[in-house]
Amino acid sequence: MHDRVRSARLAERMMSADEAATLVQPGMTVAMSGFTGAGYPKAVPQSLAKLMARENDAGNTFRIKVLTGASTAPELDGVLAEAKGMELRLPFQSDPALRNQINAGELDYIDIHLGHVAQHTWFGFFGHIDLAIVEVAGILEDGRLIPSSSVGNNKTWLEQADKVILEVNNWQPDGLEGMHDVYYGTALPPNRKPIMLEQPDDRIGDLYLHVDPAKVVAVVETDAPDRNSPFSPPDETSQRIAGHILEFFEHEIKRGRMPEKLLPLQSGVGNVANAVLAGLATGGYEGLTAYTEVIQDGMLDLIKSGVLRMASATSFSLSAAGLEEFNANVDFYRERILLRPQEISNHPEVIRRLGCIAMNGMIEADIYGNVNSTHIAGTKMMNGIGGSGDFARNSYLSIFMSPSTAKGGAISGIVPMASHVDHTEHDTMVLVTEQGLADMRGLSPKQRARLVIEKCAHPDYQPLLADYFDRACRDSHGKHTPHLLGEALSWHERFVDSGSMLP
Ligand code: 0RQ
Repeated sequence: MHDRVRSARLAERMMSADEAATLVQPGMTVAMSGFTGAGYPKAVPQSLAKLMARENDAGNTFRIKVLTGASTAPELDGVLAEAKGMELRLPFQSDPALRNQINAGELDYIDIHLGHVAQHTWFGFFGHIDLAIVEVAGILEDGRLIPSSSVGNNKTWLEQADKVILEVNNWQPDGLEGMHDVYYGTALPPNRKPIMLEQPDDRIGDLYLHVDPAKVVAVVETDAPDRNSPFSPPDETSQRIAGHILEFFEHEIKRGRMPEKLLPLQSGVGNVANAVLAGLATGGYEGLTAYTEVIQDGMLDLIKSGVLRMASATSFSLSAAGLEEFNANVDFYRERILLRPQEISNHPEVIRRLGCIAMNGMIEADIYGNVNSTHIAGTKMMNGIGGSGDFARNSYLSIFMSPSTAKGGAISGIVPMASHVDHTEHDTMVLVTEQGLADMRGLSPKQRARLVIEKCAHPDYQPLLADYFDRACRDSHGKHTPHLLGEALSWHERFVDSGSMLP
């Protein structure tokens, strides 16, 4: 008997990844596990990509629709993109090859809130799910599944798909067992009930995923690590952003608007977010909590040092060094980390009840506080909205942060009008760059604009923005949210034409 496949019935379905890949047919909708480089299937997609490349090179078409939890890794998104094997992909991605195909218009990419993916599947908005390919850490005697390093949408995939391929990854630490909380109480409207999660560490679900054994058509053993790119060490810009946020927290505590232990933290992906977490470590805090999507290196450090008492998430997003630390001390972390389905980690009801502090990166914000998290120059996809919208709309505090310029100063992070809007002015409360922090709560559009230009814009762009705003206040058709419509997007046009937003 295999150590990790303890169900005799499912052990009978064990086969190689190459054999399992032949069960995938062109045109299928295939739902896969994986969330930010953790818990994605590592063998079957690679075998499948080989089949696809062979067919596509021979002039036949072998493409499928791929649904995941969030971004995956080169062994999934990368190889399927290289094989030109995807006709549709959703939701969040961050793979360079896939991103190039999306921006070349070669496949359809649907960027939706991560908290919506499971329910939209249940509602039937994505059509029928033919097959699920899900990585697990083990199979119990009775057929229940030990979830892997991400839970993501796996509960929904296992329930909604006609057939299931399980990858049992021996590399995942045994100690993952017991770290999950899989909620089985979701229902469809109009029969929904409150989700009784009142604190970030409340357990409301099951330790294991369930699957109808009759649906499992293959079990494939693997032994391969999760993969994530390393974070750059916090640079001066990120440290200054972190500094402004920490000062703001102190101010909010003094004003009595936030408890000493803050409120449950949500932190996005990316270098800046990781730097803010590193900054929190030096803020003198203790016993904080996180209710977030991903546990990244910075969060592991905070747990280790006791700054964070516990963290609830749906996935890990660790560098190789972070993985090593986690795997070596999994028993310590299991007491302090809960992994939930992403429909719960990102659930608006829960986020609103807990009063999270949302901190997410952005591509750009406009002077009124509309935030673009996804599109360069309004047309070119970076990664996707991820869970930033789930948290921005529903948190107690919604903070967006970015360096004030990108590409060596050729791009301003603060623009007259955002070239694409993911988070409207109604959802964004605080903007932060290394230049400063604009607290836009309780301000009208014109008050916001003055503050954002003064506090957040880079000195190279500040006079240009102030000049635009003054002229807009004078000449705009309407004076509530003043704009010069012919000029509002000209900074992006200039960047596309000349490579710089500077005149
Ligand atoms: O590109 O590496 O090629 O130089 O964007 O920018 O400054 O390193 O910041 O890593 O925090 O990423 C919005 C992309 C920021 C991220 C985004 C270029 C910049 C660089 C990265 P290079 P930084 P970050 C929960 C939350 C949406 C999803 C989300 C993101 C690269 O935060 O994907 O929040 N957010 N999920 O040069 C052109 C601009 C630019 C720009 C930055 N204005 N124009 N390029 N860049 N601003 C987690 C999940 O949902 C899973």
